[in-house]
Amino acid sequence: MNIPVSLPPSVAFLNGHFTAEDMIAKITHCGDLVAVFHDQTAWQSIPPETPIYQVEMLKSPQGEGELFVGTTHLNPGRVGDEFYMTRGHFHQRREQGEVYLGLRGSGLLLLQNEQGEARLEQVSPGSVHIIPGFTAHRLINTGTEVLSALAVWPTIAGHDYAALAQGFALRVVLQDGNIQAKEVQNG
Ligand code: PAN
Ligand code: ZN
Repeated sequence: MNIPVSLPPSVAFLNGHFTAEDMIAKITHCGDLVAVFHDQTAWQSIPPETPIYQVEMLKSPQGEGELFVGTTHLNPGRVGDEFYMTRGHFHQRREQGEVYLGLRGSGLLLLQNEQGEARLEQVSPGSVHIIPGFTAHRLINTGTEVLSALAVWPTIAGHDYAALAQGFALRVVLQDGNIQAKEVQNG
């Protein structure tokens, strides 16, 4: 008897790109990130069509117990003194966690709980990040190459961006040639 063996999608460890028949890709441009960076004048001086990050996702079944798999590719760069970053979010279903795996580049994962307490994890090729439930998350590219990280999260999680409209409690900037995390009052 011949048991058929199928070829699953694969991810290239060097650049985080998927090899799959079916994929979904979404680019977020600078102009989409309204009120995300603290220096509004610097943000306005960047052409709105400048790509900041791209998320590529495998097609997967959706529903209770199902998982999404996607890679975020975050370009290097700054808006004023603040490093490029993803918008960041809580999950709509707050209790749902997520796993990130660093693949390329170097940066930070900003995590913040519902009490507003923020912390940072170093992202590098091979770093594994367990994002607990009830924790907002944002990637920040502090390096000079694209930061790519693979993520796995429940399809039922959903994204809540509005809860962080005031911003996170930490901003990561280049100050006097150093990467600095600054605590801020209102994001
Ligand atoms: C990731 C993020 C991705 C883009 O797939 O959605 O990095 O960040 P924003 O969604 O904050 O724009 C994830 O955390 N999914 O749950
Ligand atoms: Zn998430």
